[in-house]
Amino acid sequence: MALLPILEYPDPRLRIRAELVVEVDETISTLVSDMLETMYEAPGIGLAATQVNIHKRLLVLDISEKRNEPCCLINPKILSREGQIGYEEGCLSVPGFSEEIQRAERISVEALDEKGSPRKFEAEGLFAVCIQHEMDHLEGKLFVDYLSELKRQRLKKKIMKQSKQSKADAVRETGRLTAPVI
Ligand code: QAP
Ligand code: CO
Repeated sequence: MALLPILEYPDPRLRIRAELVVEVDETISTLVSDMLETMYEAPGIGLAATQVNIHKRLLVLDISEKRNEPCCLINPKILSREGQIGYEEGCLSVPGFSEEIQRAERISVEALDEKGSPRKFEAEGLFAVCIQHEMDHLEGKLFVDYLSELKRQRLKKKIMKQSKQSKADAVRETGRLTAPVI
């Protein structure tokens, strides 16, 4: 078990399109448990492999209140979409920011589970929204891409200000710009 570092917007690696998983082997099982651990610790309700710099078509989520219903989708595919729903979305790769985004309300999904067995199911509401959000990551797409130009520019400015500030704080605390390599 290991916690994986999460890439943050505007990291260009979040734009890489993920490749199909060819075999659900031990490497994938380890990745799935590490991603679940990382998501629970964050805490978040969904995490795509892209966010931990692994460019494979795989995501994990848990929208249950008790945080005890982990779900893993490998090579997910949306077969059909119905309706529309607006949901206040956030993202572990865009910490501290949320905005209402419109997506399909109900979807039909095909994917492999963590054992490599094919599954077909219907999802609606938050479950459907979360799957669509995480599947976007696999295409190199972020929820902020749906915002108006004005809102995205404001967000970028805010994030640049934050990262300048945290770098300045780090220098003040350690006298160095980056952590020492041991
Ligand atoms: C995607 O996002 C999602 O800003 C999963 O400071 C979110 O788990 C899909 C998080 C909402 C549908 C609706 C965000 C944690 C977690 C933050 C997350 C933060 C701490 C986001
Ligand atoms: Co996200």
